[in-house]
Amino acid sequence: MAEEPLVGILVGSASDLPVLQQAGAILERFEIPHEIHVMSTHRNPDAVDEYARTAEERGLVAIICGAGRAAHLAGSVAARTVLPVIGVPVGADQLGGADALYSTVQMPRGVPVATVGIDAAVNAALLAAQILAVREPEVRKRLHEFKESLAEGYRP
Ligand code: RP5
Repeated sequence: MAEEPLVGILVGSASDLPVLQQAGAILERFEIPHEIHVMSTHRNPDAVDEYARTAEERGLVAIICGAGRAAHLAGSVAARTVLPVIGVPVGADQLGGADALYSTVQMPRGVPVATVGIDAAVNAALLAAQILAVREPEVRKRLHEFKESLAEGYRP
């Protein structure tokens, strides 16, 4: 598999890192090259725009975006790329993450974001692995082994 990142993880704030690092850990486990950047669509809109517009030419296959509160990061990225974008609503101290969930999942027609549950960074990474597995037999094999292991319960 390529050594260049195949999955990008964008995080809306350093305060969201503990949640999104769980996605990084899963990608490590599946030996999928990835990168993680803290980038707010509200505070760093130009950087987010540049990242999304160039992601495809840099060889990324999927982008995971995690943000809380008025969580527009995944939607902003999805607006600028045809790569699959997976949104992780991060549960903040207020409203229990329902605000981020609605902001991430309620995209307009034409601009989908594959949204996982609140703080469900593990599932976001697994979904990214499953997308990659379409073209990477090694990743598919590891996913099969992982699925079989789930019968004994989820082990981080
Ligand atoms: C969102 O606002 C971030 O994703 C974060 O979840 C929340 C609070 O960010 P900070 O003010 O803690 O940086 O944009």
